[in-house]
Amino acid sequence: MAQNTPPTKHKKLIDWVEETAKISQPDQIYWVDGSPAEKKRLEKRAVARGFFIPLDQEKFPGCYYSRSSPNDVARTEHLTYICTKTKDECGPTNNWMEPAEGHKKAAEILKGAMKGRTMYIIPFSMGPVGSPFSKIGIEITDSLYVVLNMLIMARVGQKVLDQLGAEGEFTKCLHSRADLDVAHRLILHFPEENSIVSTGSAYGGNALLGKKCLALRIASWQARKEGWLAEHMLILGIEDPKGKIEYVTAAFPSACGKTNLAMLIPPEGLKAKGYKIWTVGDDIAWLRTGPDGRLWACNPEAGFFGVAPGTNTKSNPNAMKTIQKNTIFTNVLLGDDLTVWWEDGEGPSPASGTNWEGKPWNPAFKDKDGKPMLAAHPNSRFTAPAGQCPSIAPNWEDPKGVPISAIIFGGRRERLAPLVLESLDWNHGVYLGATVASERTAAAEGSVGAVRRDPMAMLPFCGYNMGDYFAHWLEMGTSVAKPPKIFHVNWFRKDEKGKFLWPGYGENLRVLEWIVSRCRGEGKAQKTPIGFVPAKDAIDLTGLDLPAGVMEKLLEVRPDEWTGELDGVKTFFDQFGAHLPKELTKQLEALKERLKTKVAA
Ligand code: GTP
Ligand code: SPV
Ligand code: MN
Repeated sequence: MAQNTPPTKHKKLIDWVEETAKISQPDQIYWVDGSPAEKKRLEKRAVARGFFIPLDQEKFPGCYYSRSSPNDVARTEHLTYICTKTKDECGPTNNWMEPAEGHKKAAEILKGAMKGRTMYIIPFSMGPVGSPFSKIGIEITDSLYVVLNMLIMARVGQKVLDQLGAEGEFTKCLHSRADLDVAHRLILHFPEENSIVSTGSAYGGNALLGKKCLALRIASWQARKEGWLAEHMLILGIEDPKGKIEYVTAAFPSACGKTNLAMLIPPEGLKAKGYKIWTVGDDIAWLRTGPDGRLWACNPEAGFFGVAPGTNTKSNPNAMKTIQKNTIFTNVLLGDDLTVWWEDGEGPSPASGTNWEGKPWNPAFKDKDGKPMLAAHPNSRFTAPAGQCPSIAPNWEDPKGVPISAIIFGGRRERLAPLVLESLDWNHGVYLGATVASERTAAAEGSVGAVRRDPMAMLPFCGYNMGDYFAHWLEMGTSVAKPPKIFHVNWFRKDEKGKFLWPGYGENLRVLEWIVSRCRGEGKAQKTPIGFVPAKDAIDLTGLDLPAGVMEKLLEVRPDEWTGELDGVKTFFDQFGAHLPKELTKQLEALKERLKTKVAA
């Protein structure tokens, strides 16, 4: 079989590649070297094959358009499994499969799956190459789309093989798009074997195996064993006028505002204060204890895989600047003028184009329900190098990471959760994280949406029993000498008419300002049964025309409503049985008591 010479002496790796080739039978094997010349060559190949369309290269140098199979546009959580020896290790919130069964099922799908195709070997590093905190993975894939995305999202190529040496540890990441049939779609994680097998999909979170599969599911497993945290979090720095930078991380469920917050631009009203926001990461954070006893965070990724719809110069100017070059656009609208567009995108749409499904499109077209025909899929994405972001922190690739002052949890809640809340202490903060809930966005306006518990925004990404994960979080509070403060935010509270009460986006800096001031022991707060909320006037609203009473509504804590939540939390906790740390039950009981006193008072 044609193969460029394996540029490695790693016997286990070479054997694994050979073994995989025997089963999946590709036409040839190609080891990705990660050079700029290779990238150009592979892009040309993708264009020749027809699945990459170059955009207008004058306006968008190095940018390409791509369209997925219409049934392959998002993560498929119901086909995602944790394959541990016991079901107990996997826990009640993950799908479980026996490792032997997982391997058997995968082998059936992989048999001959790469016939007629090239098998690419992608050596990649999550985190800067050579950092003691980085993890190396090798992705075998038959998808050139995956290769081209991985080149942006991770550090890739010969430098990684050199770092790996002849004996180094790596995560086996085996991917085949197979026939892209959902019937052949499986995303299997074998944490005990440090391996991943993914078939039947080419979508980001299912197929770019460094991202959610390695950097969260496998890494969370390793992090528990090694005493650190792998989290679904953005990382940002807030520089004050004196030049002092405080860093925070924030965990929100998918499509709840991480990329937007990570690239925030100070709002007009706060400009005079001279804040500057630095982006370190927008989706994943690895957190470790530093020699100074603080928690330090690294972004293991090298690019952004961001939600396109809603991104425009008003909502996220830094993202718009980031995606002007060297970017892959997937499932957005392709204008006939070779530009891209999406719902709530930049300016007016192109006069005509081809939509994400490959159908002719113009702004007047209606779908079968009489609604405007969708230009872009709601989960259409851009893949762009992080280094291109105007707000990227100069130290974003520092192997030490950045010291964290605050951890912020959040979700979408039309009611109940106040704009911001500070936990009473670390353990109460873990309780806040463990009980994060987010409403489904399709809920009718103004009505209460169905709540899904999404602890620490990790429900789909925790690679082991979530009860043990809570215990690990609690344990981190004792092992970190100077733990960050923990907060909860909610940008999505609505009024009776279903309108967002808080303007969000850049204005969220006002909330960050209060959070940071609390970390310095300065900001004013008021104690409520559920935690500290900002005292009246503690959040600077200069230049923001909030109607009278709105701030009160945003910060309102109603003990009766919170009491109504308790049963749901208990049911959620009960499923973990003996794996639920007693401390969380204690937190729930203590909250119940605090609320009782308040309701009675
Ligand atoms: P993943 O990449 O899926 O993990 O998502 P994410 O958490 O990075 O979410 P993203 O920043 O892409 O935002 C998703 C959606 O939330 C977009 O439609 C945004 O317009 C919307 N959004 C983000 N921030 C805010 C905010 O402060 N207020 C409101 N109302 N909407 C917001
Ligand atoms: C998410 O779904 O949280 C994402 C996109 O960030 S994916 O890479 O598909 O997981
Ligand atoms: Mn995400």
